[in-house]
Amino acid sequence: MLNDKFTELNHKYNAFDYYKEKLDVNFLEFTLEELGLPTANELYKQTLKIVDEIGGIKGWQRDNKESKKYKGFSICMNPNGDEHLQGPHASLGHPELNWAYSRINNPNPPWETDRDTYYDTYGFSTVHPVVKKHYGKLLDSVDLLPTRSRVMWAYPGHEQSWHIDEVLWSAIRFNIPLVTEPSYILEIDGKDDYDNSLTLTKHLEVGKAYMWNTRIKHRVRDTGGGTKPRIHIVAAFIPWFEKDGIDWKPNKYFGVQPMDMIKSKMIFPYAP
Ligand SMILES: O=C(O)CCC(=O)C(=O)O
Ligand SMILES: [Fe+2]
Repeated sequence: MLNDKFTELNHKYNAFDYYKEKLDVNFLEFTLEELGLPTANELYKQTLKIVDEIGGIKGWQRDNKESKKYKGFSICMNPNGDEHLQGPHASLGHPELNWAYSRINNPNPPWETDRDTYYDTYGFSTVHPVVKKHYGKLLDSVDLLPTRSRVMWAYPGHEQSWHIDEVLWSAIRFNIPLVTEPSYILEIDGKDDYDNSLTLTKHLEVGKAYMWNTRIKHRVRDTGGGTKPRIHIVAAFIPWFEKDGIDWKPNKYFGVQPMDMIKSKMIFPYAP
């Protein structure tokens, strides 16, 4: 049953009515400096401290199996979720997950209702305390609530499956490379539900931050020759809602187009 927090808020505030389906840009690239974010070097050092304190990274989980080529830790957790969802690997798949693709296409979801399960995106809006301690500066430099966010290690030979992520008025995703090699690439190819289309093959560089229309199919992979893991922050932020005690309400950006929130830099308080 679709009773996750975003679905509830979307209905209650008719959020979709404010969303402009046609995008004039589907891919954005900035230097970290332009957005007022910490340097990649600072972020990398903080990342290593987090890994040390949480006891290491873990593979992406599904069907009680763990990936050996795609690992990491979770920035966010759900204090009202099960044991996995309360831990430092909460948003890297789930042992009971039985489906690689979106919840909406899953013919046999492992959970009867979505609220506070792995499928509840806004359930992931609490930052893990160890992450908060070291990523404070990064999190303060975006004026939005993070959710379902992680730091991912892709190993040589990794090939992510083609996929799409949340609708943009539910979550906007930032991709921040910390360590990479030229053989690791991002591929985007196709159209979203509203006919916005993009075809792109690109190596993502350290020192930059990227955002794209993640409703268009995309994947990352090693084209061959990778010698060390690629480490990227993959952080999602909630564009239009914020917490209000135990409930939620529209935030001050409600109705501003998610791509415009980024392009104008209005959500980056330290942007020069
Ligand atoms: O860079 C990664 O590891 C994940 C890329 C991706 O699928 C995303 O940012 O949505
Ligand atoms: Fe993605």
